[in-house]
Amino acid sequence: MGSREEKVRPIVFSGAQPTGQLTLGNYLGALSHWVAMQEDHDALFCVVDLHALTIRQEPEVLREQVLSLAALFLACGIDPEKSTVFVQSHVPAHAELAWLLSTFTQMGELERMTQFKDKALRHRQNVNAGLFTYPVLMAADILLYGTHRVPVGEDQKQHLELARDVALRFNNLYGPTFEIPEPFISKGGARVKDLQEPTKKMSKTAESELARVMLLDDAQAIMKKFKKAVTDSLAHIADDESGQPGVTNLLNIWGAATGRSMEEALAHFSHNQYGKLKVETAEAVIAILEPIGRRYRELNTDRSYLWEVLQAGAAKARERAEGMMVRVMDRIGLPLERQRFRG
Ligand code: ATP
Ligand code: LTN
Repeated sequence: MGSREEKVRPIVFSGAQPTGQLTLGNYLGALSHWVAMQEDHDALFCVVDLHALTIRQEPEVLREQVLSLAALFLACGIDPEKSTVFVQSHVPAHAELAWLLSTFTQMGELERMTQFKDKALRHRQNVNAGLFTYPVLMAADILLYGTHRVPVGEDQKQHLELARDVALRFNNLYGPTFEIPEPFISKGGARVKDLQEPTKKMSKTAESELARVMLLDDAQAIMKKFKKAVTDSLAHIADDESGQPGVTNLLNIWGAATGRSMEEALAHFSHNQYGKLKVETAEAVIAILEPIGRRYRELNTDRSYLWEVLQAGAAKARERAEGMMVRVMDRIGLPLERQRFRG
């Protein structure tokens, strides 16, 4: 009888790009919430390899990183028995729906995207059309599955709003088709900052190694990075993002890593020196990342198991995506071929 409840579990979808290893920011902003949400959601988690192509990739490296990112998802606690884990390029409907949705997206909307503006500046020699239409592919990822909630870091909020706008526009023209997705952006870890330049987000691609903590860093490296984290000379612990961004970032990371609020972090550290804040933050992060590293090293060597998980995930995702494609094509007026239209 409990099965009726299961059927109405809200749908959650999220993805990460196989562009190098994940950072602590990816974990606290996104993956830690995926793990929690799979317990009471119908969850799909995707290695978005097509998105990664907007920046030039080495074929051998990309192939390897897709698999190792999937291993890292599992090492973080994504359970393939509970969640559908798959690779974006294994489900052709993502690219197909992205084309259809691009005809419902205005140039002006895409021109406003801050990630496009940033990345276009950083990769001046390759400002390709895919980089520009990147958010449309992301909208397709989400809308294909009738997604209710999308757990992401703060930096993806604008892309989520675009996905909502495109879905609403389509629904207004053709009748209710897409679910309107809600962003799920946590309070604590949604904006982990660079340890060397704490006004910028912690990024996989930051120049300085000291700037980012990678999920697979060992305890020694993590301690070193936090000890060298940039703070200020005010010698006073406060939550003041504009005045003391480095200190605020450490408080935020400690809170997210220990499941405590900013108020609790302040109460815990307010009479202490920066040294203690740095060391305790490093210790809290090490406690989370050590077991992840251990599981990753086991999983990443078992490639046949990983492929099994990804193949089963792709089969499930393809089946679900197909239902939405048929509905969308029919609404738009694209003639449905009998083989495709099984319903
Ligand atoms: P890059 O840093 O190279 O631009 P990325 O890490 O943002 O890439 P993804 O791997 O696709 O790209 O990100 C996966 C998830 O991690 C997204 O939900 C993103 O919002 C989140 N995320 C990324 N960086 C941070 C951060 N510093 N703080 C919180 N969440 C983050
Ligand atoms: N754009 C995201 C990655 C991403 C994503 C998605 C996240 C692609 N498709 C769908 C959530 C839902 C990024 O750059 N971090």
